[in-house]
Order: sequence, then C-alpha cells, then structure tokens
Amino acid sequence: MKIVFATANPHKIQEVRDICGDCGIEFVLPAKGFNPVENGDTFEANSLIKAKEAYRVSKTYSLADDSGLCVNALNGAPGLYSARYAGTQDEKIAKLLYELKDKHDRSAKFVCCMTLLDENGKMIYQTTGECKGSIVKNRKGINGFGYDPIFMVDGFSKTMAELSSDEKNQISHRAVALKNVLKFLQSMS
Ligand code: ITT
Repeated sequence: MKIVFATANPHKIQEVRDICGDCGIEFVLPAKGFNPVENGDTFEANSLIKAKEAYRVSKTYSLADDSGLCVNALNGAPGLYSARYAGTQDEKIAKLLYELKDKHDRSAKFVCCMTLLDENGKMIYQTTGECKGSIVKNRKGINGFGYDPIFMVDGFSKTMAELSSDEKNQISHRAVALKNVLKFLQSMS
C-alpha cells in the first residue's frame, strides 16, 4: 500500500519510514504543488489541513503530521507555533532557553497529531501521540532535528538528540501516533 505523507520536513518522513520498518506501507511525498496554509488553532485542525492539501494534489490515501513542543511554564508555547517560533532552529532554541531562564518548572511534552484520509479524501482516522520530558539548560547531542537537543525524555538521562534514531523511534510522540495509525490500518484489512 502507498500512502502520501503530507510534509515538507524530510526528518519527519525519514522517521515515519524508520518507525514503519517493513510494515508493508510505502510512504511517499505529496505531488508537486503541495502548499498547505496552516491557519488552524489546534494540532488537530492543522493536521487535517495538511492531509487535505496532500489529497488535493495527490488524490490518494494521505497522512499528515502536525507536531510541536509544549512547555508548561510557558502555557504550552511554542506549541502550534514550534516551527515558526523564531528564525533558524538555533534561534528557536536560544529563544526558548531564554524564556525559561528564571523558571523552576521545566516540564514539557512533544505532541504529534496524525490525520489519515482515504482514497476519496474522507477523514477516516485521527490520533495524537505525546512524549513527556523536560527542557535542559544547555543543548546536548547531534541526532534528530528541531528541539531534540534540549528535550530530556522522562526516564532517560539523555536528550532526544543523544538517543539513537532507534531509541527515539521507540518512544517519540511520532512513534506513538504512527503505531496507532498502523493498528487502525490493520483493523481495516
Ligand atoms: P510540515 O508542516 O511540512 O510537516 P514542519 O516542520 O513545519 O513540517 P510542523 O508545522 O508540524 O512541521 O512543526 C513542527 C515543529 O515542531 C518542527 O518544525 C520542530 O521544530 C518541532 N518538532 C516536531 N517534532 C519534533 C521532533 O520529533 N523533534 C524535535 N522537534 C520537533
């Protein structure tokens, strides 16, 4: 089975392919012209917008991932705006560390909402995965992407960027959501 994965972020599709392994699904990028306007006010809404846009250009099963980092002491920021929080990824991390400099509570979670549309463009499944942890004071590690170097996963003494991709793909918000999607697809067949 082939599923269009509605993203422009190469790290996300790589992780999805790795998590899926030999699950029998080929994840491909959307056809030319994919340009979602992410103006929803929830992860669920933006995930649906991306899935619909992928369906519009590809006209087949489409799966979207809208994700972000929610920090409790910042009332859930950067959250939905994680990709747009500042200019470069280094600047986004620097801004987040600055905002947290006087905060005692550094707890946070990664969230990933996935939305699946069928071959007729109808939403057939939506699920949200979470991964809890905390924001460390200094970045550590070189693996992964985004905010991984400052996110320490609960139960680990390493940041997500210090985990191997196999380790991250066992416990990440994306892995939790994708495993639910794969179970749903199995239940359909
Ligand atoms: P698409 O919309 O094209 O899928 P994007 O990167 O803009 O790509 P989002 O709008 O969902 O995706 O923003 C998610 C942001 O949250 C992403 O750019 C990272 O900064 C952060 N993020 C999400 N998952 C992450 C992960 O596993 N590790 C580190 N940061 C992550």
